[in-house]
Amino acid sequence: MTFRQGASGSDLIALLSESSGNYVSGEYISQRLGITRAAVWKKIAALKKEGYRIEASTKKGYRLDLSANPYGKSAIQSGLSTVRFGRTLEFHKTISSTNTVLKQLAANGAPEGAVVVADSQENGRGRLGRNWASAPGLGLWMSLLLKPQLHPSEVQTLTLAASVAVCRVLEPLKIPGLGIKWPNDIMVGNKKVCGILTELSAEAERVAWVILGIGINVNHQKQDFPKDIAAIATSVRLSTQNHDSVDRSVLASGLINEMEQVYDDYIRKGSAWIVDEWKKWNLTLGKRIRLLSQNGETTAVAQDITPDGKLVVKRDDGTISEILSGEISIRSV
Ligand code: BTX
Repeated sequence: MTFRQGASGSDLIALLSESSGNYVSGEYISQRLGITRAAVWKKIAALKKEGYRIEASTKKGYRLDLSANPYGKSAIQSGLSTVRFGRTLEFHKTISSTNTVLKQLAANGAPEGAVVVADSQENGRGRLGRNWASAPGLGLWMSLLLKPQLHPSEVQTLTLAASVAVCRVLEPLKIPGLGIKWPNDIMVGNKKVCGILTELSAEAERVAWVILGIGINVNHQKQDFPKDIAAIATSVRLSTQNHDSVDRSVLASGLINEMEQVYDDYIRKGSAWIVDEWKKWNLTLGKRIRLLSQNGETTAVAQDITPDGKLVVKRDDGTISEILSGEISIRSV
């Protein structure tokens, strides 16, 4: 592996990991990373603060305990294969909401691809002012900043792109019943494992920025969910066949990698492509659904998704209409 100028903590983790738990001398590290021995020592101290277990020996150098992989910035960045996404990354132990904090960073000129991750959120937000349960030690709570050249009406397809990226990163875990309920709920059967909150700032014709807030329930056991959502929520761990716990750093970097890939393809190939990709994971089309709006409730059949991401429904009275997320909530019949 070659390292860029101005080596980061994640570069040092990658280098120590290469030696499979054996000692690496300070001199070797300073040569490989192009930094002084004193700078190596400082970075080691910072990594220890993040929770890495690193043994230091004056004769032999430094040795990383590979069995302890703390959840944090360096662990996430060491798994990135991206060019832009996640290269600017803030990790917080506790935060109000990753979307809220990234919004402030966006206002201060953060670059496209900037990411905020938190171990827990005190005010995790869902759509329409709803609450998102975000306890510590269990989930992946993350927000990503995009600056696409899009009309505000096209942003819905970006939410579809994010849900495709989530399904792709979970696909290798072979979760039976994994799919997407239009527009943005990642489900396992009829239980929600992930939600996506899209927020944007726009002028009349152009988007200034979009924030995709992604919340994945990762290592929750049944009793970890608040009572009011226990019956409708599930986690990755509860949904896999072996119920093993999942490394959240690996999942986070995998998701950031997947997001860059899907986003770049989306920009190149257009929104119709992402709608086709979305349909491969669809749990909504062809089903009877209930539509809940401020005016009450109706039943309909979900027929299709338009190229700009709207849901086409045929109501029981025969009328066909296109709906945007946010206008309406849908429930299975
Ligand atoms: P939503 O409005 O579709 O879903 C919110 C509803 O889902 C709640 O009313 C509740 O019934 C249920 N719910 C709450 N918490 C959970 C949970 N942990 N698992 C399953 N169901 C739950 C979905 O909104 C969008 C959620 C986005 C969350 C991310 S986390 C990172 C980012 N920061 C932030 O504040 N929000 C996003």
